[in-house]
Amino acid sequence: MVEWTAAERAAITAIWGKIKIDEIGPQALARLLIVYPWTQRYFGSFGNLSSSAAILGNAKVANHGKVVLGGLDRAVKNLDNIKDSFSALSVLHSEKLHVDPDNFRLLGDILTIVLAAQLGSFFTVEYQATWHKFLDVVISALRRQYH
Ligand code: HEG
Repeated sequence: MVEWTAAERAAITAIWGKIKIDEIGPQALARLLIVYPWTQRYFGSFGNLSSSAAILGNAKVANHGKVVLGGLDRAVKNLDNIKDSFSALSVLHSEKLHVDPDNFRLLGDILTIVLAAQLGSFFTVEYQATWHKFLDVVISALRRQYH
């Protein structure tokens, strides 16, 4: 079981409080699809992904970015039980969507870059360290049903 210090809990609450899901989610997913184009293979039903402009203007991409961040919101609200709260999502990504789990790390890194750009000096190195731990826990919960 993951242990969180009071400072780590406070950092996650502070960072999450600054995140606008409706902005960061769409930006992060669009960047994932542009920077790592092979990730587009999972979104064949999302319509036009033929260029950066198409991806950035794609309403389905934007909406799904919000859905993904909604998943992270659940993790923030269940810090002491991320593993169980993500078990159905893990099954979905492995058994139904067949998402290569390496892509979780890529999305996490992209999200960190988008956050750093938005938050500037607020995103201190201490905050980044805690944010990284948070993403690690989320990613390992998502990978759990792949075994
Ligand atoms: Mg996933 C669906 C969360 C990474 C591809 N993803 C979903 C859903 C959530 C979610 C909450 C909706 C589940 C439902 O409808 O019940 N995804 C989520 C998180 C993360 C992640 C929290 C990582 C932090 N997803 C991820 C990655 C890919 C991917 C890296 C592919 C590169 N997700 C994916 C697809 C769907 C979901 C293809 C179904 C989309 C649809 O058809 O609407």
